[in-house]
Amino acid sequence: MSSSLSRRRFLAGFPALIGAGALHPAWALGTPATLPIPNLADGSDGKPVDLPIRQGEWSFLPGVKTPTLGFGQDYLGPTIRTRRGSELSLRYHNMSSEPVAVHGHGLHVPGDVDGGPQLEMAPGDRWDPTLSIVQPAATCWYHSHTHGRTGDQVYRGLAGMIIIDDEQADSLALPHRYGVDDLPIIIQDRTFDAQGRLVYSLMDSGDDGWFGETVIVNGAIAPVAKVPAGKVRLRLLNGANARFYIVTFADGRIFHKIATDGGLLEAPVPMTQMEMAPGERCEIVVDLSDGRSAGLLTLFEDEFEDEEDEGLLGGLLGLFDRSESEKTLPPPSLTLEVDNALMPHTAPLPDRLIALARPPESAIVRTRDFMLEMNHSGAGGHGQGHAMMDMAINGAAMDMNVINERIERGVWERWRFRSDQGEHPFHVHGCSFLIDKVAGESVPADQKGWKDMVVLDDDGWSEIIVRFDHPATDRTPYMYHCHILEHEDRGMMGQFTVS
Ligand SMILES: [Cu+2]
Repeated sequence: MSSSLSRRRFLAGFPALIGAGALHPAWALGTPATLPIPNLADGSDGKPVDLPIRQGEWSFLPGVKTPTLGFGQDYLGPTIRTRRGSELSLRYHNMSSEPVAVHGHGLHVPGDVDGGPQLEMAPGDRWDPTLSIVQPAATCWYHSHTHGRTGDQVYRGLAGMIIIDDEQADSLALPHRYGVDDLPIIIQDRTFDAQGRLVYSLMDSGDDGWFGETVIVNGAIAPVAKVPAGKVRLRLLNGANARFYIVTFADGRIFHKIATDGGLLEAPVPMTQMEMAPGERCEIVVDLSDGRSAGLLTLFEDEFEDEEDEGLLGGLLGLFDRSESEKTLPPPSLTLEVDNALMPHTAPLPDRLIALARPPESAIVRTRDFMLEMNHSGAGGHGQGHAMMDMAINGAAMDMNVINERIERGVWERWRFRSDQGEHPFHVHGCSFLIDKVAGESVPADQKGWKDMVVLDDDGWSEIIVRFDHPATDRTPYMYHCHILEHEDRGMMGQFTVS
């Protein structure tokens, strides 16, 4: 790539891993926590899933209660399980003291049940959407999408995982025992004050968005999960507000990526390290049949220098070079510890997972361009009751009263994205799409699946091909937005209809 800005984000990186490596908090040196596994809420038989939104108290730090938010629990929510061809009935009840909207991220459902900011629940309100699940097996999630408050509410805990099953995925020899060899892994980062309270401020978030100092996995700091001595599937969700992670194992072992945001890849892709943008999901299978523990590292992408001027994503191999001895590895964010009492999944990974049909070029009927703008002054800087609306797309900051694009249903389009500064993870509601280009570069094998997140930068166009199969009206439009939640809350979002 031509520009040295291609990989570097908005701030200059720390030298190597010093920042992450220096973080050895006292509480991480005691008995490690057990990985919390969110309760499974099975909605595949049409039985309603209750999701009361409420305040809670969660112990991130031993002996310290931190005020939080959750869905029927103190922090995060249950893992909702559903199935292609079933009706998923959700029962939200906002028992908190603030307005909340909840979006089903990655779901192919109409705008009126998508949970955008138009569908805000006031304190005391209920919302009972029924979602027809028509899409293939995938790992999705649900999270706060409240106008101007998404970053704050997700940070305090309003997020959870959704697992969609289907017959195709069932027929494959993949680990699928929830909480045993098929683990939900929600990666976030948080900063705590001296009293153990969460520290967050949209107003004080810099250009990068809000970075927490400490990585948490399912709400725990450096937990341990007991797993069988076989293949283990991790459903990784980067649920951080703003942080890009490089995910790798401490011993450099190979893992296989089997799924992107919208479902299975055509074939497993062997990897040793992988970048995950905020909002992204990656399913991986790691083999622990050697009986050794495996430490999952979540390195902070922003702490790497752009030494090699490598291409986005495609240049990731080599970004983290283990041979450089001065780099100190940070402690694992999660340790997988073999328990021989558990029955292992030993079947070989399938060579092929799914068949992926791409439309012919002639089926793509129009192109839309989206320019993400970091320093947007046109909107006056204030909007709709909150202070900062200084980021924009195509010259306009998010306005609840403006429909930015009108899309025809069932038609393929090419969407092109670029920014005037830095890297951004972009999300489009109501669909999965295929990536054609990442910042002007070709798409790496592990991104050639159904996606609802694409990373873009200021160096070249990122391109997707996309089709919308469900309606979204003026009353309940879909959103597209940056998934750095502070950018979203500061206006880097737009609304569109499908009809
Ligand atoms: Cu952004």
